[in-house]
Amino acid sequence: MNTYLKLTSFFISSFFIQNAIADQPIPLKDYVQATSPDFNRKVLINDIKYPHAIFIADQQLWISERSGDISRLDLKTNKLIATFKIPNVTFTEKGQDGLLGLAFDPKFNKYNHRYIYVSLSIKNPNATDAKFPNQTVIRRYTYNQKTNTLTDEKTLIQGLPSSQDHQAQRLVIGPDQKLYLSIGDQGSNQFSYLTTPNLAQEIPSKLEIRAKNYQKYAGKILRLNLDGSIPRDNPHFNGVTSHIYTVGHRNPQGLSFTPKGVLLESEQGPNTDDEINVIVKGGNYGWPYVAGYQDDSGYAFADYSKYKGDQSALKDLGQNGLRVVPGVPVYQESSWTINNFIKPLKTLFTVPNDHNFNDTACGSMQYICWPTVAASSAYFYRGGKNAIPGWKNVLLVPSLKRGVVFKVQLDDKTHTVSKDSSEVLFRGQDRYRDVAASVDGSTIYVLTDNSGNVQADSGEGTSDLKHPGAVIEFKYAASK
Ligand SMILES: [Ca+2]
Ligand SMILES: [Ca+2]
Repeated sequence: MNTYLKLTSFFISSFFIQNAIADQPIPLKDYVQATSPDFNRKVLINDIKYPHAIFIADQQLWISERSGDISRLDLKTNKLIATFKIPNVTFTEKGQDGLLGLAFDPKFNKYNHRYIYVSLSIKNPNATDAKFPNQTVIRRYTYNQKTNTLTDEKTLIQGLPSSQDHQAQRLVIGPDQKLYLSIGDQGSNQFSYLTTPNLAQEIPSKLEIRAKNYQKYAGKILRLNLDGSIPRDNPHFNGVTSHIYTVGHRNPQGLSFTPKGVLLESEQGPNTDDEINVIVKGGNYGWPYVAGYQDDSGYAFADYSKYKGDQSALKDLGQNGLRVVPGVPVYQESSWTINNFIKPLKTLFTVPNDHNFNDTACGSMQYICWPTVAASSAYFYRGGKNAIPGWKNVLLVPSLKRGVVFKVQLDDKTHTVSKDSSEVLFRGQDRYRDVAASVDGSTIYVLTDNSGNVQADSGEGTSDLKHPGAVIEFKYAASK
């Protein structure tokens, strides 16, 4: 499946560009401009078919694929070692479903606590809607190092929402020994789910929770006990305690705890307003009524599910709700009132209402030019004995569209972002899917998509990826 390939190490330049005004789009020239030769780049492996996530555990780099394959790279020899196959995974070639969440027991490196938690889509035998034939489940496996196997499969929860779009599903374990799982809005209100109602603000009733009907968990971040049950101290929404920790999310693909226990999140916005958030118990993050800040700037919620005409002929005009087919109800952000709205720490990016969403610089792939980055993960950099100088309170956010990793600078309390913190690193003509740092802090590993579109240095959208399905190492040049 994976071809081991070692390429000559070559020197690259890193990009320390600062955005003059926070949250406003970064000009193309700033992405492609190189200034500081701080990192050596080396492609460790390539041709991973359905790459999704990377993790460092047990002195190995674990690589998960949507198909259910989990492989490991020995970082001393750069050789791939035995592959696991998670059974019964359903996934679509071009969709966003499959094996997604993967989390390690915090005591994984101690022999008696070798649990691995995964979230994935499987068939739903009780499905009633042909558009949604699958369900998401969370399972736990035990990793047996001696036999190189995953054993003792245990399903912790089933019947979670599943579609081919906006699955999110980042799975992390908090310092409180709880599982946190982000669930996207299932792509409701766009593309093939254009007229499907968006459930990101819908709260399940007591009866639904009792019946284990979890369909309204779409567009939420969940918090679960390690056995899948509902923690007693979870927040109430409309008087109901469920697995729901926060509501109002679109496609939250990144979740990462800081050492102080702050949960950071990255989330893909619509044509604008990808977000960096601090996740706060009981918070409402606004979607779909608000994208980014509640500022009536560059976005309005067009609810296609409420269109009274012929829904099969309905089109999204690609104008972020600012212009729609007559008859589609549109809600300005300021018209939405709720008292637990949490604004983002930062957006990537916010634009005024007269923004041109039909920029011809991207050729036929105009969405590549929209003011978003397609944030695909989030990773809080923890340093180490060879930490990169000056890297403190840094959140790394890879981008699928721009071929960069954003280095977001947070303050000591992780509650604000510095105004000029849009530094971009590791520019390449690739879709950056996930990111992780070595234990000593000297090296950043980046996982790339096998296929898809990205912005070329010319500005145009292209499907010509330079390192498809690769793990690329970026080693800080001054480190040993
Ligand atoms: Ca939000
Ligand atoms: Ca807004």
